[in-house]
Amino acid sequence: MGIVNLTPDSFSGDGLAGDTAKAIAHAHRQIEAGADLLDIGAESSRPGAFPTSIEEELWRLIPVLEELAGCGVPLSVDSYKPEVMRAALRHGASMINDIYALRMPGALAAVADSDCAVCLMHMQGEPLTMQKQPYYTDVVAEVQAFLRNRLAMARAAGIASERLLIDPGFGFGKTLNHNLELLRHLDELSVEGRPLLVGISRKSMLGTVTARPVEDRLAASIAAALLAAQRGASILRVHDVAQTRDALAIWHAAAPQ
Ligand code: 8Y4
Repeated sequence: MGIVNLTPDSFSGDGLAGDTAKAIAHAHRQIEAGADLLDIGAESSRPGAFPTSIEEELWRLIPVLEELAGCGVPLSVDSYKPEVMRAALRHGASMINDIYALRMPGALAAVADSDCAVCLMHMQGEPLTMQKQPYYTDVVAEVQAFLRNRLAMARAAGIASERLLIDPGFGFGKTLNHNLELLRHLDELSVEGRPLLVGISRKSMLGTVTARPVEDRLAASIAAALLAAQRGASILRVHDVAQTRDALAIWHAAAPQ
């Protein structure tokens, strides 16, 4: 899953605010690099970020979705707002990537009224404050229990099991140790056989371990992606698609016959 960031943040070096043409070009580069799907996000979910209005999010998102129609890969839209989900699905998105795991009022219904896939991600707190004081007694058990509960809520709302993916939400209300514990135990995290999506690319946990700024985290990102794949991740949400694919190709080529 190749990241296409439509937010004005420059922190990850891929801010594409309001520049539809640049975003489209970036999306096409991600596809050429081998992305099997794109994750398009118009609201920043970085720690400390303030929410974006529905109008702003739609203004950034819809032109990009329209231009990418027929681009050859499915489009996931990163949003937790039911109004944005419905608009995105009308404009060709086939997956919703929700950092709130359909907890916003109306989000379950917005997804249930379509046939899209949906990723339910774990987050403790909300982006503005989530990194202030993350707390767990057993992070793996608590994240798994949360995901189990959200899968049940989604199914109760009429969303078929086959449409659901789960994600431990690296960096979302977690300390370095919580993140490492989740990565260590990723293979115990699956719930009811639903595929696991993992996003670690360039995140601060990698910066903390390697003492590298965000622009120098490629090697760490690839190592973490490979580990996650070996521990059962089905979808990797990454900035550097070609490099991540190369690492996976070597793993697969050298796998026991
Ligand atoms: C550098 C670059 C530093 C990016 C931090 C970041 C996930 C996600 C995000 C994730 C799912 C991010 C939208 C945070 N992370 N969706 N979204 N899983 N499903 N930070 O882990 O990339 S945004």
